[in-house]
Amino acid sequence: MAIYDKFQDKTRKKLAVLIDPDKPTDAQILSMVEKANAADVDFFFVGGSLLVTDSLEHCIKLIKEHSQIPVLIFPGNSLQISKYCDGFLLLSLISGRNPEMLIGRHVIAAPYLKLYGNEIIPTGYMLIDSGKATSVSYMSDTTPIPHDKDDIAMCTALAGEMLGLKLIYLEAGSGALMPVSTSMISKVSQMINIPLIVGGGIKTPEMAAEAVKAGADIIVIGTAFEKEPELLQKFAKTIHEIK
Ligand code: 1GP
Repeated sequence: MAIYDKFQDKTRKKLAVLIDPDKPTDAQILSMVEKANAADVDFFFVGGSLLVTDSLEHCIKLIKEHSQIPVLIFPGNSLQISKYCDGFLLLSLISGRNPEMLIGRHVIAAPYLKLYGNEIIPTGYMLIDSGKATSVSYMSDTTPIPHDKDDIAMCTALAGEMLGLKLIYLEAGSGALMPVSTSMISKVSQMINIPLIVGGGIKTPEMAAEAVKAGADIIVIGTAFEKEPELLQKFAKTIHEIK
């Protein structure tokens, strides 16, 4: 099944685990993969706002050697490209007004992506204010949508869908103090027909459940999994049980 078909499958709410390839050792990656396999996680996202080691491809290969779960690159910049991934979230940062993040970097990456033949998933990436400055905001030189401005988020997502983007990703930023509000998730999900990813600051299975019940189709967990890997099973079970 193409990865995008999996994203669209309405019969199951999904969990993606984010791995920042810079941080873990090989042994830690393998332990994370083992836990993700056991928990029946739906996707691995690999990437980071700023990578300081040459670890991306190694991490992807390691995951793929030990798991059938699709691995997608969630790129922080146009250097984060690899022929070894299963899919690539081609992010257009539609909450911002930085042309480099809307189209500039994509022009540089496009010929390599074509060469590598990755499945490309055009994604409207929306940064939502989470109470503190985030790496994404600083690195992308964009202003997030204010936390309580649901209407702006709704109209931005709708415009993204009308432009032909295939996913919307509501992002509070890794380690966010507060996640995207359920009210914003609900309004955005009602406005669009394409799948909705929500991530950033989701610390407990209960918070994940609230986001899914509000309308998220896919939940991304990074920091919580790094801090408490044993929680993954509960995250997955909670999300998968919601109809
Ligand atoms: C960040 O949405 C992801 O891009 C995950 O965030 O690390 O806070 O789970 P956390």
